[in-house]
Amino acid sequence: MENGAVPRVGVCVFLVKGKAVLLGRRRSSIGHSTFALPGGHLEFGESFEECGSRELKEETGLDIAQLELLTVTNNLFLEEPKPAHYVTVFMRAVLEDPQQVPQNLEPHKCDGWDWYDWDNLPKPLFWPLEKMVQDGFDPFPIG
Ligand code: 8DG
Ligand code: MG
Ligand code: MG
Repeated sequence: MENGAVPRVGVCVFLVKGKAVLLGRRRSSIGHSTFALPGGHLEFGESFEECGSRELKEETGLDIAQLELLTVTNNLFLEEPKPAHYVTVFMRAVLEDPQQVPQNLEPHKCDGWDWYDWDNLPKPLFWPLEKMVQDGFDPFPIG
């Protein structure tokens, strides 16, 4: 597609706690009202790990440990008023302090964060995430 637009890189984090993950309902135009992982845009010069922990901190106030790369997906949002293309990097992390509670630090972008059991996820999920679930993707460590 030659409209001058370029793909961007998104970095998202499966923050896992037992068999639950942290999700928030989006207020951003892409995926409005759907449940998505915390995450955002890779900035110039950043590593995936730096981006994942920075976005988590900015959006939820949480501090994480053991950030690791899980997978990458290619996501086309061509039906949007402003078409977008994201290469989305999915990381996994755990809380540094399991007692720490998420805060909704960007209320213009998210309705609030909560833990959801992987076997009982809220609907609708942001479609890149929904697709992973339907493909049988499992973000949890083995064992
Ligand atoms: P920023 O200004 O903080 O960098 O950006 P943001 O407002 O936090 O960006 P975002 O939309 O939350 O994330 C960037 C893109 O990553 C998003 O538009 C599309 C892609 N993305 C997925 N799946 C997910 C997901 O589950 N959560 C988030 N946050 N982004 C996702 O493909
Ligand atoms: Mg962000
Ligand atoms: Mg975000």
